[in-house]
Amino acid sequence: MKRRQFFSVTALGAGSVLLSQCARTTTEQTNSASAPSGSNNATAQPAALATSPSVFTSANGLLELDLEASYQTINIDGKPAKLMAYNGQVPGPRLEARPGDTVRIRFTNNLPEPTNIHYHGLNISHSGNADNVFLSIEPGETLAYEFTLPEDHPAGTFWYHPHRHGYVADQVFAGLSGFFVVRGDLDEIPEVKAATEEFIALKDFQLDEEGNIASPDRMAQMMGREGALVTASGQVAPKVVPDISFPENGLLRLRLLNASIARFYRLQIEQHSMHLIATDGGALSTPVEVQELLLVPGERAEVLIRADQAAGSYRLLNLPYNRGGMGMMGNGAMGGMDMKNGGMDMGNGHSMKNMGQNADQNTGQNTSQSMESAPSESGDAMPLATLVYNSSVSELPSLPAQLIAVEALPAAQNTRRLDLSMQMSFSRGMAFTINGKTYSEDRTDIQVPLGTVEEWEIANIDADKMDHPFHLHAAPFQVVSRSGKPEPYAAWKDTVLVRGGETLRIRVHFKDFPSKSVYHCHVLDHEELGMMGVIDVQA
Ligand SMILES: [Cu+2]
Repeated sequence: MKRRQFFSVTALGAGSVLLSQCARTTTEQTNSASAPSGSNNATAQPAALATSPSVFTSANGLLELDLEASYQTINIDGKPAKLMAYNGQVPGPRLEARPGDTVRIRFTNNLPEPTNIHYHGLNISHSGNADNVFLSIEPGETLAYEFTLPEDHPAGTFWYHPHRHGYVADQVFAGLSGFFVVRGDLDEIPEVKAATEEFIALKDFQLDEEGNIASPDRMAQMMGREGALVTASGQVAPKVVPDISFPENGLLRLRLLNASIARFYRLQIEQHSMHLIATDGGALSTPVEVQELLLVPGERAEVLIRADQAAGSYRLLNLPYNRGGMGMMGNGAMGGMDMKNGGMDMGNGHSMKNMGQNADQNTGQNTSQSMESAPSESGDAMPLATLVYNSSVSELPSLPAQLIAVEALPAAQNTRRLDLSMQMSFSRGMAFTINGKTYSEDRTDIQVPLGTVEEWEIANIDADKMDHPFHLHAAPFQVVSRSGKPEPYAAWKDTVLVRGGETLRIRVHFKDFPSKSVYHCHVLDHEELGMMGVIDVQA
């Protein structure tokens, strides 16, 4: 694969267009390799996954666009797949706005089922035609979303995806998601501004023989579905490992998003530290050097990477991770069961062979055959991209000493406890619960007066020790401690992993938007199976 001097994720097919990095001031749509195939051209090849999705950028305080969800035939791994796409693209267009901007999205649902849009992590209203997960947009309907980002909205990496209960997991699994970037003070810090920016959306797919998204079976849903096809910004790993070339100044800024419904990504770059500069809700106070970064579904992270080694190629790796669960059926990730020989009937034509071994990914064989439902730590590291520098930089780029102060939250006025658990009972069967209850739209689980600061103890009491990433819509929060151990640095979060057996304390200031919203497990199959509650922040 030809290396480029300036960074680019090299595209799969011909005809792709590299994205302009400086298109800040105009609303524009950049065509890419994944423009929808022309319906009037019977011989047209299906589009590929989008390596550089369209970008819509706000101008004069307004971000305005038409967005459409529909089925599209999109090539993955050389085979046509029927995916769900925004504006014909998977991943969907990238939206960019600034604090104080008004956002107008005329959204049309051309899917055969209801949907809606959740603006994950944005600090905006949760009622009306804003970030309202209780809206249901029926097939053929158009809804005019409109909201305004507060003037003090943090700069950061956010995203949008469907959140119509009953359809969330399937629609995100089928491809619906896109970046939503808020640009602001973080982007103006000189060292951050000097870095070359790259977006990596991590997303897995599972296809059946006909190229449809594989129907889930109960066992896969219980674990949270992981697709055998792992993609990083539209490239199928590890078959296509795109080069990301360092810029001449040797400083790269990666914006990372886990857009998978259940798969965790444990990221590492060979021989390089990552300098974490932002989490879900925006900047840290100072960069934090990390050797590994675990990104759970829904989470984002921004890291700076310096070209501080000898010129060469260094892989961005996804290391194996065990999400727990299935303890009642074996040992940990089903150790002790003979899965290689298809020892378990998945009820849907899938066997669980190769489970957790990544064998099919490494050989490129039979990727549509196995349903990886329970990853184990025995698998190999999977390369997602290669970071390349052709010559050593003359002077190492400096890292910012300070970023944006993370304000300390006032003392909590109220505390409450949330128990996360998967329960089996004869009356209900398998249920994913919060405080013993499965989700009901008609029940308000938590009422909070606007302006209150609360501390929540979120306990993963799952007997099966399954990991549950917790996501709160109502307001950004800070993690105080994990199982009694104080968090080493302050960070704004909206999604956080609660490991099996762990108890997290988070602090939240419900200060801006009185409205109803939800909190839930971001293993979206668990959310669908009931692990969600309703919170009402009352004026
Ligand atoms: Cu969960």
